[in-house]
Amino acid sequence: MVLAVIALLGFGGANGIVGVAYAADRAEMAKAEIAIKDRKVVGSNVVRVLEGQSVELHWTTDETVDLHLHGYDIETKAKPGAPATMTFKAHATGRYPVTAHGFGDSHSHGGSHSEQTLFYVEVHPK
Ligand SMILES: [Cu+2]
Repeated sequence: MVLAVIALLGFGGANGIVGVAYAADRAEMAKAEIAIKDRKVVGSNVVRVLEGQSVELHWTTDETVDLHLHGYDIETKAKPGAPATMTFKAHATGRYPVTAHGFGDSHSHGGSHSEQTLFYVEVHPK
């Protein structure tokens, strides 16, 4: 049963559509290339990985954004021309949202900022 999925950046379209490819289910690494455009993820907004895999999420964006992977609690900032990477071991199963804590350079920290869900990481049991 193949459960592991790797999202790969597709170069087939002129606008860089993100596609999804499937990895062998014993692969130790799961990598996803995720592109944010106009404050949304281009293409599939979910990546499925297997418990125990090392996961690398590479983020490119057309606007500065603070990203937060809930559950694993990883935060990073991606900027145009300066992609960000989230790396973690998928030790806990479940469905974890990645939210944007703010777009642009000038959003204020603290207080009540709005969170927007961009993406989901699904960690499936082995
Ligand atoms: Cu958050």
